[in-house]
This record gives sequence, C-alpha cells and structure tokens, in this order.
Amino acid sequence: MTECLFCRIAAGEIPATIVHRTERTVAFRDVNPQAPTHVLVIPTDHYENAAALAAAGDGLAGELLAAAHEIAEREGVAEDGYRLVFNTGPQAGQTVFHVHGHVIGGRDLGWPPG
Ligand code: D5M
Repeated sequence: MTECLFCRIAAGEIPATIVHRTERTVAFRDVNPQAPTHVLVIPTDHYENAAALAAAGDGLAGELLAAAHEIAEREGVAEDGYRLVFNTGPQAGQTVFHVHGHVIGGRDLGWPPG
C-alpha cells in the first residue's frame, strides 16, 4: 500500500471532501483552510512536485491548471480573483510531496507571501 497521503486520498482510502474529479485529476478541500475557498488540486498519479509534473509532458500539467480554474469558477472566486500556488520544495513550504495546486480565494490576499 502506498504511503503517500494524497495518493491515498485520490484512491478513496483516506476521507476528504472531494469537490472535483476528472479522469486524471482530483480536487478536495484543504484540511487547514487559509481562506474561504481553499481547495487542493492534484493529479491522480504520483509526481513529487510541479517540476516532475511538467517533465511528464503529456498534457497533465495543463489539465491540472484547467481543473483549478474550473474549481475557482464553481466556487465563485474566479471573477474577483484567486491564487493558484504550487509550493515546490521544503524551503517554499511544501510538506506533502505529491504535487498539489492550492486554489485560494474569497478574501483579499496579501503580497508578497510570507
Ligand atoms: O500543502 C499541504 C497542504 O495539505 C496543507 O495546506 C494541509 C493539507 N493537508 C494535509 N493533510 C490533508 C488531508 N488529509 N486532507 C486535506 N488537506 C490536507 P503544502 O504546500 O505541501 O505545504
């Protein structure tokens, strides 16, 4: 059995609030939301980070971006604006090493990030 938390969520082995699913992507609510909308969008298959996903080069990265935007629209944050964040590597704050985009919106977001 895989040890990867997000592989297990994608497989339905660990409960999560799934908000969107396509053939190759899954999205679920972040357990520790930082804004009214905070959804994580992942590929079902395991890639460690955004660089590994980009290197796969089979259109999956684009699918993930499209899924993120669809979620933002469905959550009602696309018009006012939302942030799509891929923390990549430990210094950037990545804690789960299965690539995930944070779709964050529903409030004013400061810049620069912490
Ligand atoms: O983001 C990892 C994110 O994953 C962080 O915002 C918490 C979230 N998380 C951790 N465990 C779960 C479960 N079980 N369900 C939903 N969300 C979860 P990072 O960019 O790696 O710091």
